[in-house]
Amino acid sequence: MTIQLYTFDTPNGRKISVALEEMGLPYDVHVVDLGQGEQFDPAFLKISPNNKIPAIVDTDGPAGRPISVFESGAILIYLGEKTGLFYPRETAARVAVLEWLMFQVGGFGPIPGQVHHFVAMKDHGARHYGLERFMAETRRLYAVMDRRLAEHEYFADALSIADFAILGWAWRHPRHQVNLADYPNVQRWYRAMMERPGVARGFAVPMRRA
Ligand SMILES: N[C@@H](CCC(=O)N[C@@H](CS)C(=O)NCC(=O)O)C(=O)O
Repeated sequence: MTIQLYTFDTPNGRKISVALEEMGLPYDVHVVDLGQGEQFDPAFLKISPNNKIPAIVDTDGPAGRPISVFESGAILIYLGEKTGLFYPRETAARVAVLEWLMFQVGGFGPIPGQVHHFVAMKDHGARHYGLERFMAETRRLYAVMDRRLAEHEYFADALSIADFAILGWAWRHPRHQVNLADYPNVQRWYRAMMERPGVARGFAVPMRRA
């Protein structure tokens, strides 16, 4: 059955299309235009009560019943459990995936997202403090990732949903003004990820209305 993906062309949206493509799951894209305030549409709030993309509806959910899922981390875990792909069953391997998935959802997303906000501020005086604070923290997070990837090919023991989650935000490195050459292990991982055909399809699928 085809999964219904409610999304927009953002890092959090892209990580789910990348995961769906890599898992080979068929899906339909429903654009939720954040610029038009469509995330506040009552019909969308029924599946995503925090008025944020992404969200999915799987008509073929557990016991064959439909299920909706919001929060990108929950969606990735759901899809990993549904397919048995990119989300290991064995506890130690699963813990490593969960650690790096939570690292992304709790840090490497909200923090560079603040850089995107302050970079766009017109009032340069007002933006100075926020930009400095969140750029420093963003760079610290890249350094954490770089150290991890110095000793691992992927964030966990093997390619996992954590890589898809982190990739969504690393994709926006020009916008949060990070030069990947400063983080050579992240750069190596990023290039390898972007060369995957499933990843390329996940970034190419249209998520804006023409
Ligand atoms: N913790 C959420 C964050 C999702 C999120 O921030 N989505 C943004 C776009 S990237 C959004 O929908 N913003 C609309 C709004 O806040 O009104 C997740 O990981 O799914």
